Amino acid sequence: MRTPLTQLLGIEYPILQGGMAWVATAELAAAVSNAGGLGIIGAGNMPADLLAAEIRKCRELTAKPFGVNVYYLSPFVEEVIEVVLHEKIPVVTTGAGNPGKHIERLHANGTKVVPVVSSVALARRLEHIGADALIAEGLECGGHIGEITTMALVPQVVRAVRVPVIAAGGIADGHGLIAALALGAQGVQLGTRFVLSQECTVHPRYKEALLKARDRSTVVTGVTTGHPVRILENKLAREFLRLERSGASREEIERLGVGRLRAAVREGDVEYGSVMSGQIAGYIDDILPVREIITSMIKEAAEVLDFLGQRARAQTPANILEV
Ligand code: TUI
Repeated sequence: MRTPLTQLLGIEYPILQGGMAWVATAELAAAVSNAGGLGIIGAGNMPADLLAAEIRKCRELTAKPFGVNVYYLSPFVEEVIEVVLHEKIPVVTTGAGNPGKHIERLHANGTKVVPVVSSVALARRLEHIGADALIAEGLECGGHIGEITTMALVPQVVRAVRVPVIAAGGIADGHGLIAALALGAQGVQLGTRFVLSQECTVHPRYKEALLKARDRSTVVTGVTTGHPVRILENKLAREFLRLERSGASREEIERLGVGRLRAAVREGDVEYGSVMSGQIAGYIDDILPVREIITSMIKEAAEVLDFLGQRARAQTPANILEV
């Protein structure tokens, strides 16, 4: 499965793990890298010392390359970048902002920069300033999202840029991988699927809540504040939506969210916590070892390709004329 993307990132399979704040710990990132994908530590709102400790732990757990996700709304962005540079992290993914002011130094350090984008305009801008690849995140994703579906966003970004595109949002197995490749992506990023892995360290109640989720179990809060976030519907989500409908101030709405992701992930508060989840949670009904998620995804992708190939051959014009 060697492609320009796997070569760029130094990985075996074109599968990245989302850089989920609080969720994407050293344990999860190491497991994904050990299984041939690209594991990513989510720096989230971590200060430098915590991130450095997480990187050290990850290096103890894997000899393979792994990345760090830089969350651009973090108050610690500058010190996070210094840690990434000092630790010579090979790949940085970025979210919720523009990594432009850091690209030159990251490149000089040998770090590949792979920003997340949720629109064609942003994709063009970030390619122009030197992004090495782009992650096109559809609105099916959990957490902070854009306004376009994966199905519509990926082909538009692929046509707009020359760098490799990684599809994210709504992908959890080999069918999703093939669909993404069919749209012109060179790889996929999975979040929710890896939350439902044995190695993911979120509270067991967080995983249980995701397992119970159905197709319509997530809602999008924060549309009125300009920060749409997809979470599982629970008491917190309903309170968010009620406040937004009541015309509450942006400050009041945002205050409700403070500390809520940590409460869900660490304390297992699945009622008043922010249980971020992609729409694909309804499709996932097991907690598997990361290695099994990746190997069965690759096996399934090969089977899907075989099946599609056979069907295509069975429908050649000659064949159709025979019946
Ligand atoms: O960042 C994400 N997803 C996230 S971050 C997160 S942490 C959080 N916690 C509480 C409330 C809100 C968030 C949870 N999920 N995805 C990547 C992403 N980045 N999606 C969209 C963007 C984005 C938005 C604007 C990237 C760049 C951008 O640029 C602005 C500009 O024009 O400079």
